[in-house]
Amino acid sequence: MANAIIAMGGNVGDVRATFGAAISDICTLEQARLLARSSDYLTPPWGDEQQPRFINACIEIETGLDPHALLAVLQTVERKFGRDRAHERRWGPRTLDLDLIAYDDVSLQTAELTLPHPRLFERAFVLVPLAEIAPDRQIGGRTVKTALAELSREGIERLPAAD
Ligand code: A4P
Ligand code: MG
Repeated sequence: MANAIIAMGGNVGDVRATFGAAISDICTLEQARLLARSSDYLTPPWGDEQQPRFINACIEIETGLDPHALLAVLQTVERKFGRDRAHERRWGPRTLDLDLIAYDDVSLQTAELTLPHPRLFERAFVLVPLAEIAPDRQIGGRTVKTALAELSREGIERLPAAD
């Protein structure tokens, strides 16, 4: 079994409900078990600032799937919850984005998948929730909390637990 970190994001629809349903799909449909789930955070839009705020969270799972198979599952779940890549702009609004942040200590670069996630260290909206569940995890030679210390958390708000 491998240990994987998945970042979740969205700013269209009832994102917190989507997160809950997506997590249960990832863990029940596939060979995966939920080890940890961060709180949900309200975050300022990154990359393309002309859009509503996002909600972001991170989960840690244990999985028997290899990295490419896991990415395929994440993309299937994105599609199920209304993600439509053909009509989106890069970094624009979306119902559900599932990024594979890390998979054990695997480092790889293929056309479909780069591990660890290439933009991880620029993104407080990933590192803030990740630091809640795995502050000491080493990714790409740095700990999550060290990487986060170099970024601004401005505008990021932790949301109280949903019902
Ligand atoms: N891909 C390669 N490596 C990976 C990986 N480790 N995990 C490929 C997931 N996918 C990976 O992804 C494009 C391609 O990246 C996929 O086909 C996959 O094969 P995408 O999700 O279709 O494209 P994208 O999401 O528009 O681009 P990108 O660069 O992944 O953007 P993000 O990171 O998803 O950005 N602001 C806030 N506050 N919170 C957010 O969640 N999200 C975005 C979207 C912009 N601004 C945001 C947020
Ligand atoms: Mg993505």
